[in-house]
Parts: sequence; structure tokens; C-alpha cells
Amino acid sequence: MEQSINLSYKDDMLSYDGFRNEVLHDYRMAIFSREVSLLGRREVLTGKAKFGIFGDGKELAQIAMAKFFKPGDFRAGYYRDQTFMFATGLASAEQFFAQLYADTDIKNEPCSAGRQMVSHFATRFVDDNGNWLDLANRKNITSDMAPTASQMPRALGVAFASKCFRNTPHLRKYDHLSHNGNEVCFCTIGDASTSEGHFLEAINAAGVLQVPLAIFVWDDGYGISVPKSHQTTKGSISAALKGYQKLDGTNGIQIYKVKAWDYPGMCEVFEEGIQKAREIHTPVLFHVEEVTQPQGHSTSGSHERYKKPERLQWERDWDCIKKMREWIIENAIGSEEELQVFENEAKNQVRECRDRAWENYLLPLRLQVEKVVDLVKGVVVNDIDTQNYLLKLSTNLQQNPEHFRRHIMRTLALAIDAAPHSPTIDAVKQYYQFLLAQNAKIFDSFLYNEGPKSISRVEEVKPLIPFDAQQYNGYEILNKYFDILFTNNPYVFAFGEDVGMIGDVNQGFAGLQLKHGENRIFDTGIRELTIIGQAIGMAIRGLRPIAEIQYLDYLVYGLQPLTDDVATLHFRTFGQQSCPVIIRTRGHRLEGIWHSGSPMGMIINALRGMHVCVPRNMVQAVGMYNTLLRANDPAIVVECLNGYRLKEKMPANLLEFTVPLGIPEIIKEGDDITIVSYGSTLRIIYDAVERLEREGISCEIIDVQTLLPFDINHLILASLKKTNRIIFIDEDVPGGAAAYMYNKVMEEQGGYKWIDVAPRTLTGKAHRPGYGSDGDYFSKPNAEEIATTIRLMINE
Ligand SMILES: Cc1ncc(C[n+]2csc(CCOP(=O)(O)OP(=O)(O)O)c2C)c(N)n1
Repeated sequence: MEQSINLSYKDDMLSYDGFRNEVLHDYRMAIFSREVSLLGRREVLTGKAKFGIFGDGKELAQIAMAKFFKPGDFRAGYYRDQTFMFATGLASAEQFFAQLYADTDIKNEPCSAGRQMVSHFATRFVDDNGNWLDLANRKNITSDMAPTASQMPRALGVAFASKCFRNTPHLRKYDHLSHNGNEVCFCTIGDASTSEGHFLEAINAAGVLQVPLAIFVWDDGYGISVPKSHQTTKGSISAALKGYQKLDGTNGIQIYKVKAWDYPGMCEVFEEGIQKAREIHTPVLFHVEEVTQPQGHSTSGSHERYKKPERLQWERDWDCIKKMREWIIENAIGSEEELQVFENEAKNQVRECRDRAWENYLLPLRLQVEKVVDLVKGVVVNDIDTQNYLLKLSTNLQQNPEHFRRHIMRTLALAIDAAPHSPTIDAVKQYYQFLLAQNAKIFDSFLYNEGPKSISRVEEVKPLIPFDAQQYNGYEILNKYFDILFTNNPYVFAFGEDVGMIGDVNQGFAGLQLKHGENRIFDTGIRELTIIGQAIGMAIRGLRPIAEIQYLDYLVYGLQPLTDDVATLHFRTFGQQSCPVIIRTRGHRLEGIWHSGSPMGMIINALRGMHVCVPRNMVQAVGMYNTLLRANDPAIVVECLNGYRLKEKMPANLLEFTVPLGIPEIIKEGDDITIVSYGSTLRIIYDAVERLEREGISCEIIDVQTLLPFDINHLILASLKKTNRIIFIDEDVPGGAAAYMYNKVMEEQGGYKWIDVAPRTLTGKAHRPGYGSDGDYFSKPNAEEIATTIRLMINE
């Protein structure tokens, strides 16, 4: 640990007075933020808030960092960055406390309306109609997440979007989104989280791509209790990353080391590094060492359990604020008395912020409590026991020092249970219903876009198939479509493994890179996680990426950012950020353990918040892409791997027709049984049905088309009412997507009322198919099995 502070501060731009004012202003900011941390922790320990995690120890580094954060820039960080938020003016202490209390009013808690834990920041990116704001002229905070290093793929993508804007001339006119790609993505991460693969994959990709990404590693030596000797090779992330260092004539990243207590040193180094990122798109990493954590990791536990007394003493001695204070006094920038005044002021200011936030949080709850107490006391009953019980209910609610919505709801529900026949109970019931609706808006809204950019608002346009339409291979239909799409829609980009030069492994983009440019259709490294990250960053900045995962089996590598970031983003920001990525992939029906995948159950359960499209052919896929591009929600489109060489008729209105999501299609009518499926399995079903029809069994085949959303108008139920028999068939494991469809129709649609024989699911086996052409036949539903099962059902 170094024992000296570099006192030189080089900034010729400032007069001495300007310099002094700035230093004192920064000191005040640092102690203000520290007070927030100290008081925040107390609020949790006294029971007013549930959990606290704070940025104490990182104040100076973040004040220095904030100096170079310009309008148009983005931050993709984690839960330690409160000082940065205060210093940039993007959050106030009052808002910080509102989030600590989980205030659900977006006016008080503008990051997430109480949905996220404290220190999970965000700013608004889209307006209520789903239009992108002028991000190029504002300072932007991408919504934080708790999983360690989950910000890395997105940070890479946000920086990559700057490169797209800079290198794509036809995007210049969108100057509300970018000014020539000058925007830097500031990314923060804890030292221990650099152990995650996400970090290393993002570093490699940034070094290859050369994007304006500035990574700040807050190195406090621990990941909760585990020291960095157990986390990082050589115990130092900057030492471990040496091979990635950019040298003359190479790509790579610029690596700097600074000390968290060295305020002037950090200002100087950050300025130099950020300038490199902004001007020449060199990624930079600042390894900020000797960070302390005065209050330990979080409110769950104390660091005395794992830090030795000497370490704790060192942290006290090298606390960044203490060091800045000493430096100010030693250099006569400010006096002891002056600083003391600031310190007292900060304490009072923070207390006032806390009190206002608490009052704002309580006010609507108090009003609800008062109303409920009046209502419950006003319930007329004619037995004394019930009357006493109701009185007790209302008194308990009134006297409960904790104000939670659930106590209010419970009190109302208990009162309704106790006096169901009271002549005055209707008022209680009405208020209960009113609050149920209000709470649904608070806790159960914005999973998807709800306004004009909702997919449900996309008008259906049928494909125009001319009478004499020619037949094409499926991949040729896609190829023609993408060509027209890229000609007409300047926002779209397509990329992934082998997408650029050869135009994807199934030729959907063949020849299109040459025509539309390497900046719009391009290859990436084999790194599914950060391919998704690139898509996320581009989409949240207003572009429309089509990111390819080469085969569905490899989606698992990119699933974490999809499930944690993409699927939750609109929900966790209360509709303020949208991420309309389109993940294009191909799967189903083939053989081999990693070339046969159809894990649709896993996908639909992991990706609530996205749409899941399973087109049976490429024309349907095109219609789905058109629908998705007219709205703002994220989606995955699983094309049929064995469908690229099947013949289809080319619609005349390729760019205009839409396939509405959540609307199944009856692809063959019949009277005896309803067969529900999707994707490649439909072709196997056709094979079986041809035989069954010859035997006189009339089958209705329904293609659900999308699993999320699922049959919103209950068309399957209407079919079941006619046939009274139903079977759900797919290639997933037992209990996977077929069970989901079964549940939807039987329980949600009330299908159980219309069945004559036991409904069935017919799925793949629990294992994955072996390699060789027989693999799928014996491991996935085959035509013989389907026919046999349906005959049994007909004869039952
Ligand atoms: C994927 C994941 N694993 C584990 C955790 C639990 N966890 C939260 S913070 C943390 C330690 C992070 O340490 P570091 O990256 O050094 O950041 P610091 O909190 O020290 O600033 C852990 C293990 C998590 N949030 N996410």
C-alpha cells in the first residue's frame, strides 16, 4: 500500500480561485455522499428499509469520473455509483432514499418506481409513446442489475453503438441519438466481478472491435469476503490483462492504474483516457486501486468477520475523504474551520433529504390507512364479537409502525371475511377492488410495451401471394426480404458468427454484406454472450439489431443477458427504457446432442418479457420480423433448421405484410381432434395426419406461431369445442413447452370443460437425440407415434 500522495495537480485552464472552488465543491460532494451512505445504513438497521448497499469509499474516484461524463454519454455500472449519480446531477439524495424505502411513485423514485433495490440507477430513454428521447444531448444511465458483471455485455454494446453511428453515414441525420459516435460508455465494476467470464469476454471483444468503452474497476480487494488473491490471477486485474494492452500498431485496450485516494491523479488520468475513448474509440480500463469500504459490503453482515484488524485500520487511515481533507489543509486550499462547516452542513442536508423522502413515501400509505380504518370501523354488524374483531383489525392497522400495502389489503380482506353479509360491506369490497387494480398497475405493469409501440397495436397485413407466384427455397425468401429491409430501414443491423462475409450458414444474408456494407451486416467472434450484449446496447440507443445465434443449441451461452437484462428492462424501469432486440436463430428437428435442440420450455420460462416466435416456414418468419420491427418489444425468432430448402411462394408485399403475434393459425381444418404444435414438428404431424385422414379420422392442425404471447383470442378453445379431443405435440422434453400449451388451454382457456377423452402431450424424450439419421426418429415424436396416439384417443 502506497504511503504518499501525489500533490501535483495540473490544470492550466483554471485560475487559482477556480481551482480552489472546484476542489472545495468536490470535497463537499464527497462528504455529502458519505453522509448518505452512513445514514442510509442506519435506515436499514432501524427497520425503515429492507436492504442497503452503498458507495462509501469510492467518492473521489466517482467525482473525478463524473467530470468527464458529457451529454450523450452512457453509464453501464453497478450498485456502488451513488456519488457519480449525485456529481452528475442525475440523482438526488432524496431520490436515493426514496429507492431505499421502495417508494413506488415514479415521481419520487424515478429509476424504477420502487422495483429495484437501492443504488440501481436509470434515466429515461423513451417517452410514453415509445419514441426515443434526444439521448445524444442528455447524460444517460442504463438500468443497473444485481448479477455481478451483468453490465459488461451491455456496456460493450452501448459503446459499440457509437461505432455504428460513426461508421454509418446514413445515420448522421439522427442527431438526437448520436453526434458522430462521440459518446463514451462509462462502465463500472467491482474487482471481484472481473472473475466472471462476462468481463473477460467483453474485454476481448472491446479490444477487437475498438469501441469507446471506459471501464472503471473499483478494487477494494474483496468480493464480499473473498480476497482478490482468490479472485484474480496475480491478484491484480491490470497485471492479468497485460496481453490486452494496446501497443503501437495493434488493437487492444489502454490500461491505467490509479489510487482511489489520489484525487488530482485520478482527474488527470481519467481525462487522458476518456479523450482516447471519445476521439479514436480506443477502449480504456482504469484499475482504481486501494479503494476502501468503510461500512463493509452491504447491510447484510459486517466486514469485521473477514477483514483483519490491520486491514480495517489501513482502510481508516487511507479513506479517500480523509486523504482529500489532509491534502486540502496541507496545501492551504481550505482551512480546518471551513471544512468543519461543510461537514456539518452535509449532515443537516442529508437528514433533510431523508426526512422528505420518508414523508413522501408515507403520505399515500397514511391516506390509505385512514380510509381503511374509517371503512372497517363503519362496517355495521349485529354481534359484539365481530364488532370487537373489526375494531381490533382497524386499530392494529392504525398502530402498525410499518406501512405496507400488504397490511392494508389484508385488513380489508379480513374485514370482508368477517362480515360478508353486513349491509355496509359493499364499500369495503369496492375499495378492496380499487386497491387491487391500483396495486396491479404498481407491481404488475410494463413487462411489455403498453402504448403505441405494443405489438398488439401492429395492424395485420396479409401476405399477397400472386396467383402465379413462383416457388423459392425458404432461404431465398429470407434473402430477398433482408435485402429489401436493409434498403428501406436505416436502423437495422445484422450480425453474428458467419453472418457477414458468407451471409449466415444458411445464406439468408448471402451477398448482402457486399451490397449494404460491412458496417451493417457483419461477422462477430464466437462469443454469444457479448453478441447479445452488442444487440442490447444498440437497441437501447434506438437502433434495430438482428443478432444471430447460429444454432438454437448455443443460445444458452447468451441466455443470461437475455433473461436478466433484456426480458426485465422495460419492467424494471417502469417502461422508461426499451430494448427491441431481435434474436434470430434456427433450431428444432435434427440429430446430435448439440444440433437438435428445441428447448422451448426453458426459453419461454426464462424470457417472460420477450416475445417467442416459432414460425413454421420462412414466409411466416418474414411476417413476424415485420411485426416486431413496427413495435418496441424484444423477441427471439426460431427459424426451422430443416426449412431453408423447402419451397415456398414469394409474397408480393414482402416488406409490408405482418403476422400478428399471439394468433394461431388453423393450417388444416378437421372435426375429430385438435392437434396443437409449432415449427418443424408440424411437418411430421402432416405426415401422420395424411394417413389418419385415409382411415376417416378428421384432424384439425393448429400452428400456435408464437409461444409468447400465446393464443390471445382462445382460438384453440374454439377448435376444441368442435372436436372435443386435443393433443399438444412438440420436440421439447416432457413437461416443456407442450406442457405449457396444455396448461394454457386447459386451465387458462377452460378447455377441460370441452374434452371427451384425456388430453395428451406428445414430446421428445428426456434425453437429447443421438447422432446419425435415426437419432431424431427415436428421440422425438415421429409420424407413427403420432398416428398411434391419435388412433388411441379416437377409440377411447
Ligand atoms: C452472478 C452473481 N453472483 C453472486 C452475487 C452475489 N454478490 C453480490 S456482490 C458480490 C461481490 C462483488 O464484489 P466486487 O465485484 O468486488 O464488488 P464490490 O461489491 O466489492 O464493490 C457477490 C458475490 C451476485 N450478485 N451475482
